[in-house]
Amino acid sequence: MNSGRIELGTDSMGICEYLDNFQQESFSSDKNPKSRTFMLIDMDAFFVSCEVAVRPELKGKPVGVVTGAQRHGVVASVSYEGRKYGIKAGTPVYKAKDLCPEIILIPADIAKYAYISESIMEYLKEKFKKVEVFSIDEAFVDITGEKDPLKLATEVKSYIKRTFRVPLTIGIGPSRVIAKMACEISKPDGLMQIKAEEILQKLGHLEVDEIPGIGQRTGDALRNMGIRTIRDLWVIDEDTLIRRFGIRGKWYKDMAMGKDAGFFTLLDQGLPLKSIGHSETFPRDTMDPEEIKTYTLYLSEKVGRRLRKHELMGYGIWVYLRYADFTGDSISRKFTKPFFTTSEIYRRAIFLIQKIIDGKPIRLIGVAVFGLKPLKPQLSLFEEDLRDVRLDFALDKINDIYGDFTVRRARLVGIPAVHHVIPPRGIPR
Ligand code: TTP
Ligand code: MG
Repeated sequence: MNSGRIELGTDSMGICEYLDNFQQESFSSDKNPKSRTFMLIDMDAFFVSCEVAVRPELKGKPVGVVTGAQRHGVVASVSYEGRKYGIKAGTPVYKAKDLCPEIILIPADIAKYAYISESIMEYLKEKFKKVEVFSIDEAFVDITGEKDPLKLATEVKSYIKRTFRVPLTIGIGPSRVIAKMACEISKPDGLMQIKAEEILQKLGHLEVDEIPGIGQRTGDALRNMGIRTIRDLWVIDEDTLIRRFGIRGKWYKDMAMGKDAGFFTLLDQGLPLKSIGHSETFPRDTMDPEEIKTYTLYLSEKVGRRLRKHELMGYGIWVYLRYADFTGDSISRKFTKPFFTTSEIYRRAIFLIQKIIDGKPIRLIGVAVFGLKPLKPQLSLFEEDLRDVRLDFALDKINDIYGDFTVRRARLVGIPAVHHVIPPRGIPR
């Protein structure tokens, strides 16, 4: 999508190449997909709405929630009244004030938004069997077989509004992609179902890069071929797209026609990888907390780098400790928010290690990430996370060229270069 969000490699070849065979196989048996129904639930101006929920006097006013340091702050979320002035997610504070001098700016209170988000997601998970949390304020629900999706969605919408006092929009469609587009075009406070037979009529006029998963770059490439709208994608011969874009070309057409492809299809089928992990024996047994932290960071970097290389993120962390006396202990935990940066892996791993460590000298630590999903191209990110993301991708790039750990975090200076790191069985490096 072309909405000024942070895109993380939507069009990157990595995962596509890696999954080509896998995809081809799944699509060849997909001639007659059984009809499915998905609902996308997305909060309107989420961060702002959380503030309005506790300060009703802000309702109907131009309001922005700001992340980042004062001088370099950006507006992460802006009320629909503020959007009329041209303020969007990512607009710097100084510019937002220029565009709308009366805008009310509130510093972000992430803990509050995370709490409200989790409460809403908990409600959805209790009510439905198949819920897929897509970002802090979005979730897909598979409601295939539901007789009256609009009635159900109306109930969900009014429950969330009443209970959490946050406005939302629900899109319903035969695929996640169409549900998401139905949601986007009916925001704010909307509800829309697009049936398979209505796609062309309701969405045909939209630009190709309005399709989630098609970034601006691919949009430009398609436009260069004379394919500007979703209707054009319906008309164009599939082989022409495949010749130009490989299997991704087929995905673009499938998505336009109401089938989930690429990242979205993967979520249904599960991933070939179950986990990515590393373990390493220390040069000497240790009880030193600083040394343990350093090695955990080192392992987190190894795991994170491979996650990012395969364009994956994970929901769970598994940690293993082997003591000098060869006894061992392990612990794992799943989290509601996915992660893929070295620092997020490290933070979680240390948190778990602290829960099991029992003071005996440690010989080996293992860290693995499980609950893998394709890295979401449009994951909403906090400003704090974004710095980590940028750092990781920059370091990865340099280390891809010059070798692992050529550039490293300060804590890792002095750690010998990678040796004897054995990837778990069956996992590609
Ligand atoms: P969105 O759902 O993209 O935006 P929104 O809820 O503010 O507005 P809309 O009505 O269009 O859905 O993102 C959810 C929250 O995530 C948003 O309130 C703020 C945060 N966010 C960021 O921190 N950085 C970003 O780049 C984006 C897009 C969102
Ligand atoms: Mg939202």
